[in-house]
Amino acid sequence: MSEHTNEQSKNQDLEQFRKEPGELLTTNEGVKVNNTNDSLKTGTRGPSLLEDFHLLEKNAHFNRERIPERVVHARGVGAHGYFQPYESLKELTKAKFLQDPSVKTPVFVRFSTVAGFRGSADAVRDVRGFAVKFYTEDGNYDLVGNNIPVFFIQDAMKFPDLIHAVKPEPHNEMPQASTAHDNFWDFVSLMPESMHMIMWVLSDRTIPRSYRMMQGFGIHTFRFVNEQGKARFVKFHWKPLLGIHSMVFDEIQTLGGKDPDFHRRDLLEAIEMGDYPEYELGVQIVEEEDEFKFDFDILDSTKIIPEELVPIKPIGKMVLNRVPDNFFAETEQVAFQPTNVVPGIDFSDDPLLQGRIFAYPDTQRHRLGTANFESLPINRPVCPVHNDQRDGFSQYNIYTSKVNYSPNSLGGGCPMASPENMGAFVHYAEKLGGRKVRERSESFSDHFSQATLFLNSMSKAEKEHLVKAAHFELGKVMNKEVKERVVGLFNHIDHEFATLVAAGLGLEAPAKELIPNHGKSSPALSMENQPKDSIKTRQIAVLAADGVDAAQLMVIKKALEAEGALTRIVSKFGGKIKGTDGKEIDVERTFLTSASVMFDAIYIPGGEKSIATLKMDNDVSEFIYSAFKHCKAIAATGEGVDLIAAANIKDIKLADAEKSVSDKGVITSRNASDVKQIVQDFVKAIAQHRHWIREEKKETKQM
Ligand code: HDD
Repeated sequence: MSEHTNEQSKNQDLEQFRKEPGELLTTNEGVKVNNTNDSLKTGTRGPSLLEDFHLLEKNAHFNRERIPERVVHARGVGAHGYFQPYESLKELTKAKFLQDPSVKTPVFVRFSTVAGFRGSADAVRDVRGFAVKFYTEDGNYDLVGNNIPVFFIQDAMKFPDLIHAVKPEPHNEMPQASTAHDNFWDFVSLMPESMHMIMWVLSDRTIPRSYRMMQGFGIHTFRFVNEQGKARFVKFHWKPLLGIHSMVFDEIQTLGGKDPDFHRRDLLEAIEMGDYPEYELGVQIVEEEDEFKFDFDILDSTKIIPEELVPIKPIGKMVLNRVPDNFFAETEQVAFQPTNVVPGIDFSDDPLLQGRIFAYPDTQRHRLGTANFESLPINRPVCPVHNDQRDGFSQYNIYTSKVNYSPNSLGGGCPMASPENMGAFVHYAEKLGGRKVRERSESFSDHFSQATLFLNSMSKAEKEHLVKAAHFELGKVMNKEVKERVVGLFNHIDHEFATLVAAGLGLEAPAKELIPNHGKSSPALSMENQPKDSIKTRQIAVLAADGVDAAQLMVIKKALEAEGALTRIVSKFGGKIKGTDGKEIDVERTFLTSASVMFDAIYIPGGEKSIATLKMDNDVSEFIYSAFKHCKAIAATGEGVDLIAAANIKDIKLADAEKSVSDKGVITSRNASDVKQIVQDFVKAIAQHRHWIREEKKETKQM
């Protein structure tokens, strides 16, 4: 298929199922309806009649509209797009969608949280799902990953227990969408294999700024197999071109209330505005002969292969460029399965992956209520499907052949199995051996070294956030023994870390250091070491009222928008305000309908009257103060500088009469003529994402 057909293929396929509203209302049987407001009655005040098939059908259908939500990852958002390889990967794999750099393979991606129910908030501390369905010409390939490169457990046998422990407690169904409770930490305290994942969970990785600014990982080791049958081990990585950015915990606690749909809205609005999220797909390749060269087992899903050991080779780019037409039909019904592999990509013996191969199709059949869920539009492959699987609930296909078995002569032997050289999937002929045992491999037994590696790789600010997250999570645990056991496990990671966590919980510090910290780190693991060179799609709040200095506002607004950022005029009331040039300016948000947690930075233009009005509004100083507390970039020009001073923000230098100042990400200039000068500083400060220096306190001991 050429580039054009590939990218179009899924959209064209979906075209046939798109239901436009239509003019005349009918029943599902196509019978036109003359009145959908009143049930059929005996006289206007008499009883309703059983023969009112329109009333019956409409209510009966409504009563069956909800299907079981996903047992995990219930809360999510999806988008269509395409994947395009940078070059042919035929040396490594024969997977068709990785052969031709001119071919764009349609994809559907769903991002999700894990713990919360379908209606829970986006902005929570949680792992994020990153599931990609490639509609390739050789069948659907699903890379069902997370934004964290490891997992809590090593063997799928423990998954039901893990999720039972994560989910709200069975006696009172609390807390919603949170691991800060006794059951979860009791389970963790008895599962040392979860320690590496726990460090990632307590890190800023689980409070992402946006689905567009978080990494994705396939986690497991898989296999690439090329045309010659040569296999290599492979791990998959998604890297967002906008960089990797997180929020601060205090921010998401507010955001969960102010805008529970924040991440969903952020993704869909960006795509609708044409700011298509882009992710680079990278692979780490390990030759089969190198399988045992590491001091960890590459089949162990609680371990990463540090990039410094095996570099990531970028192999292509995914662009998300279309929002779903219908949330339920597409995002709710999409069925991802690690089971879905295509020729050229195969499984490894990772016991977590092996269990997932069963779990996903099983869960889809249950929650979508049919074995025919792959016929649903969003799940249909774009390539031909031929087999003898028939009937079952909601069978959409009308098979014309009377032959539904193999072998057969009456159907010309079709559909027949095809040889590998005609594109059939042949499982990699891995050489196996060993007795049947229900045991864990000795090579899976190091549960702490990579947890220590991750902790050592964190920046100062990231480490402090991690300790604070432990204080919050375990601070909500009532059972003292559970907390003590967790601190005991932390002591295997790093004695100082365990001591700091214990201090915040009012527990005895661990008596002594058990294992000296190995001191190794992997710089690639810290978000501070990721590129911070773009303000594209960042949302900047412009605080203004009548009398705002229109010249200053327009200079900054234009400059930010030239860099791809979005500005939003925020004022006390909706409608319009008037600038000093007498022109009207549309108000886009008010202090009531928004909060600084919904923005990446703040700009306060001058204008005596505007500032005088804003100064009288407590919401304004709260707006500015929380942006400062969340370490966001703030700029103010002219009289706007007085508003910062009024927001009782301490220990930063502000502009004086002559000179503009840029201090800890706060850029101010009273002198209207050098507004242009501060633009560069402001853009740089926003690109920095956050200014953690503001969190530095003199007195408390830090990591
Ligand atoms: Fe899972 C859904 C990711 C381990 C069983 N999982 C689900 C989704 C993602 C992941 C992203 C949501 C897919 C969507 O958007 O519809 N799961 C992972 C990752 C894992 C992992 C990265 C570890 C490497 N999962 C895992 C195990 C099992 C499952 C070990 C079972 C043995 N996961 C499921 C499931 C779900 C699911 C119960 C629930 C809804 C669904 O499948 O479609 O089958």
